[in-house]
Amino acid sequence: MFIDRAKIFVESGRGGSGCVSFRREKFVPKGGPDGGDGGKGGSIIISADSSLRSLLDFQHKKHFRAKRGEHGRGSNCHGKKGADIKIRVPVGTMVFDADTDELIADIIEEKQKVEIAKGGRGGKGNARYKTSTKQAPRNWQVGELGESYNIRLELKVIADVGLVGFPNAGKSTFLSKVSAARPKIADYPFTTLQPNLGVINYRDFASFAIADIPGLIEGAHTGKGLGHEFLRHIERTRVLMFLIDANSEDPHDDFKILLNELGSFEEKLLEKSRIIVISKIDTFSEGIPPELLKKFEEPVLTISSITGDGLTNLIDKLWQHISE
Ligand SMILES: Nc1nc2c(ncn2[C@@H]2O[C@H](COP(=O)(O)OP(=O)(O)OP(=O)(O)O)[C@@H](O)[C@H]2O)c(=O)[nH]1
Ligand SMILES: [Mg+2]
Repeated sequence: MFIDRAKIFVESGRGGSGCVSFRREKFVPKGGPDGGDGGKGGSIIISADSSLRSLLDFQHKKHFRAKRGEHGRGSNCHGKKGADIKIRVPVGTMVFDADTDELIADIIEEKQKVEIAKGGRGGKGNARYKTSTKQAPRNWQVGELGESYNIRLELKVIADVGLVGFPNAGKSTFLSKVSAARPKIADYPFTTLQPNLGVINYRDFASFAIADIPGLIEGAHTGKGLGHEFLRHIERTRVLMFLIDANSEDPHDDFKILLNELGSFEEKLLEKSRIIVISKIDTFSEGIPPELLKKFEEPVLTISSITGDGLTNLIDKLWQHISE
């Protein structure tokens, strides 16, 4: 299961109503109107929190209702405003209206804030209706209703590099070798079920993030394997790194299949800057057979995450592509 999608219901508070009241004091005959305004209802605000990494919290809490504004009272007392509710989400969260599918907000910056349901306006009290010809108005306004929405949250990991490959190609091993990330690694397909993010510190002056996603297989776009939905995590990366197992029967064929799956998910993925990498070259004691690379029309790098062969060169190339 991917915990990077959540559905919630939000409702802002309605405004408090205005009050009808007249000043009544000793020695003040016919005191004027003094009905206060209702307070504004609380709003629902989504805000970015860079310490969050998932939408897991919304598995438990799905309803968010802000308080209504208080009603106005006599003696020109305005009603208190209903408190706003802040919903904290990770950076990279897209906020959709679940009923219309409209994108309401794209949370891409730290501390970004968006009001997704506005609290209702408070109604006017009768003190506001006093005019020169109307000294004792009895008019007042009800508070405005709040708004309610079904909201869909989608978290897309924002990384610089997206790792693409068949299951078992060595994506997670690579990530664990070059970053502090500790994804699960195992000798069977579909070890990775959720995207992992690793940060590479580049030559003491820069850093960039790599997203390791579950393996793709032929037919993923028709739902085979884990499907291809998780490709949305790499939609926003600057560079794609294709990782292909050197022990595969036909690495070039693998590459073509991967391109095809990516293209069926989103044509634009094919226009991204990319690097093709053959992994596990340590399994050839004589060095990698040249015919393995012959069919590729694009440059190919070779690495071993076990011996560390080719990794420095690869990181240099990744950095070049990112900063292009
Ligand atoms: N010999 C050798 N084995 C490797 C290398 N890289 C990864 N492996 C092995 O290949 C297997 C799969 O590695 P993972 O890193 O889990 O592969 P993955 O691409 O993340 O796989 P999924 O998460 O299932 O898509 C593990 O048994 C690794 O130890 C390498 O450079 N050389
Ligand atoms: Mg993996």
